[in-house]
Amino acid sequence: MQTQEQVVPIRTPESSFDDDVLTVIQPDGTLDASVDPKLPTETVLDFYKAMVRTRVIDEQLVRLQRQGRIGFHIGSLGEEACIIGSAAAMRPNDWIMPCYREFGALLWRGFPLQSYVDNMYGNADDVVKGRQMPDHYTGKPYRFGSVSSPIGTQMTQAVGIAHAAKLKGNDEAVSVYFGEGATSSNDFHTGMNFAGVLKAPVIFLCRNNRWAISVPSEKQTASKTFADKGVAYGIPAVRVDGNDILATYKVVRECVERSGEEGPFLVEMLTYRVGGHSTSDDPRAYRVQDEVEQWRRTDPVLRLRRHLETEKHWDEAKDEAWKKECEAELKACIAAAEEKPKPSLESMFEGVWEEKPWHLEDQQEQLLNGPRAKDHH
Ligand SMILES: Cc1ncc(C[n+]2csc(CCOP(=O)(O)OP(=O)(O)O)c2C)c(N)n1
Repeated sequence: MQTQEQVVPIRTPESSFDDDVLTVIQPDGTLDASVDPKLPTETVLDFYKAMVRTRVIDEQLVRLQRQGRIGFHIGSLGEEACIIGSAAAMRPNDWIMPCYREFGALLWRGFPLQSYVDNMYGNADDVVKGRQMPDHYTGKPYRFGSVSSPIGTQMTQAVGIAHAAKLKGNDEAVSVYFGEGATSSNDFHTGMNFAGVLKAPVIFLCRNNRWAISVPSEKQTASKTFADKGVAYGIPAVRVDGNDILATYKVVRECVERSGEEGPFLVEMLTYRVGGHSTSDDPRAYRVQDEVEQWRRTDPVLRLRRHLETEKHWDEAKDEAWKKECEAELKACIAAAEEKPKPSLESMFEGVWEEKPWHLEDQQEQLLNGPRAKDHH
C-alpha cells in the first residue's frame, strides 16, 4: 500500500524569504557597496534630518498629550527609516495612502508642519475641520490620502486609485502603508487579490513592527513571513531591513519603477514599534523592557548618524543645532495652534457636497438660528 506522501503532492509552507533581508548600512556605519543606491550626500543628509525632525515631533506630542493639551497621538518612534525611506522613493506624481503612523511621510511631501499641528488640535485651520481624532490628516495637494482608523481600509482604496490611474493611462504608482496586524484584515485580502488580478501599480508597504497593539507578530499568522503572503496572491514580494533607510529606499524605488509594467509588489519592512501603540496604550502591560532595549540597538536614526559621521558629513555640533531648530519650529507651531479658534459651527456643513442639499440647508438654519448658543460645541 502506498503512503499518502507518495501520491498526494502536498506542498508544505516552506518560506522562500527566510534569511533574505536586504541591508545596506552595516552596523559599523559602512555601506555594502554591492547594494548601495549611491544617492547624493545632500539627499542622505535630508533623510537624516527628516528622521530627526519626525522624532522630535513624536516625543513632544507625547508630552503634550500627557499635559492634556492634545487628546491623542499615534507615533512612529523606531519606524522613521521605513516610513521616510519609502516616502522618498515615491515619484512626485505617485500617491501615498497612509495607515496612521506616517506623518513623517506627509511632512516629507512638503505638508506644512503648522497644518499637521493644527490637525493635532482640531482647530479652525485643521484640514479636516476637527471632525476626526488627532493624527487623522490628509493632504490631497500632496497626493496623500486620508488616515482612516478601521484597519485595512486604505488597501482597497489604494488599489482603486492605482487601477483608475492605469485606466486613464497615467504613469502613477500608489504606495500603501499598514502594520503586519492588518494582514489579518478582510481589506488586505480584497486589496491584494484585486491588485494581483488587475495588475494595479500598488506598492503594499507592510511595516512589520512586531506588535499589533498587544498581539506579537508570531501570533498574527502561521505564515513564516509576511512577505510569503504576496506569493499566494501572485504578487512579487521582498523583505527589507526597515531600520535601514537606504535599503528601504532602494527596494521601494525599484518596485515603484517596475510597477507600471509589472503591477503590484509587497514589501515587508522589518522594524520595531519602540513606543506604545498610541498615547492610550501602556506596553509594559504585555511586553518585556529587555526586548525594547535590544531593538534600540538597531535604532534607525543612530544607524544613519553613525554612517554620516563615519563619512565625516555630520557631527555632534550639527546634530545639536538641527534638533534645536526642529524644536523651535515645533514650539512656534504649537503656540500658533493653541491661539486658533475651534472650527465654526457652520463648518460642519462644508466640504462634503458641492451643492448643499435642501435638508442640510434646513438643518444649518435650525442650528445657527435655533436655541443653541453659537459658540457651543
Ligand atoms: C477593523 C478594526 N479592528 C480593530 C481596530 C483596533 N485597532 C487599532 S490599531 C490595531 C492594531 C493594528 O496593528 P498593526 O496593523 O500591526 O499596525 P501597527 O499599529 O502595529 O502599526 C487594532 C486592532 C481597528 N482600528 N479597526
